[in-house]
Amino acid sequence: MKNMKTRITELLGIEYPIIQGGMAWVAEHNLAAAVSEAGGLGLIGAANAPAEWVRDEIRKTREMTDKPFGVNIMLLSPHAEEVAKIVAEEKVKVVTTGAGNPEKYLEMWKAAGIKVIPVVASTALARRMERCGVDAVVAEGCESGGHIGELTTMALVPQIADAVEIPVIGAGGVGDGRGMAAMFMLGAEAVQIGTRFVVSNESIVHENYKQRIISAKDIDSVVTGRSTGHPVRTIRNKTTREYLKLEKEGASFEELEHLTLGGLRKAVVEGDVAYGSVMAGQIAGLISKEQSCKEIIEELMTETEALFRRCGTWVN
Ligand code: TUI
Repeated sequence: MKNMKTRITELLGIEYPIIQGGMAWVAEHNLAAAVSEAGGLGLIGAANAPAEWVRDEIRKTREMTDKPFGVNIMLLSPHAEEVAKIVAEEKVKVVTTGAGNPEKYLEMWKAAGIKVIPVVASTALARRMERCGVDAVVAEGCESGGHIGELTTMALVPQIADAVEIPVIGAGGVGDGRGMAAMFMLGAEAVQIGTRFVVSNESIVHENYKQRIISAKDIDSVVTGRSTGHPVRTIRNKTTREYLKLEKEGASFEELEHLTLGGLRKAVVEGDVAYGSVMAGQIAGLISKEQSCKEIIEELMTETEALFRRCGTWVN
């Protein structure tokens, strides 16, 4: 694909309208730099990491690429405040946020010249963010892996596209060109992709984690934590079964927390996919092989272009 300029590619100075998700433990400098080098927007996922780790990752990414990249700040993190300051100090080009409302940091980030793109799961937050002067929003449906909202991507993206004037990035359930083309049809001007990049050559996740995604069937993901107000989508395993059983029995927040504490690290770093937390989106069942980030992005663009051409033949 030669050219697919949107307000998002122009805003971020990237070649293709593809943004990598800011996945906890996964989105570190190797992945972020590879996605940015391939013409998308790579992200470092700050998740629950200390601010100094984030600074270090920013510097390592800068050593690997001259292209734009960003940092995703998970607002529930105990280090969110400090990370928010560090991205401003480091003058990171783009910040995305997740799991909350980033309002209190906007002034500081805009003063540092940062493009700010909150992830939202409702039209109310999208509108509010637009009023606060953010540059774009990611509309993330509950097909996504990790912490999710209520609405599906299919319902959320067009409603947010109608609710705001700023550009919308669609996320949740996109794994190939069909998903990407569909997102554009729904009103998005770029896509955010997570799960497929987890299974890239440059992703540092344990081989067991990659294989678990590759072997996943359509119905293999489940949502735990609905009762605690922090729903999280992962691949079904021994821990999710136990968690859902405890949830049904009315277990306390502390009891449930204890079960999953450190679970993502266990899966990503140690490869314990039986007991760890294997966060992945519903599209895992579609992902069948490991490829480089460049191959993934090129394939997405080729497939999307072919679909757009076919749309042209339908109406002529
Ligand atoms: O944040 C994510 N995905 C994540 S964060 C994460 S780490 C974590 N692990 C366990 C528990 C909690 C977090 C793993 N995956 N995606 C972005 C996202 N943001 N999805 C949904 C939302 C969201 C939901 C409600 C954003 C804002 C919001 O509104 C809050 C408000 O104050 O209005």
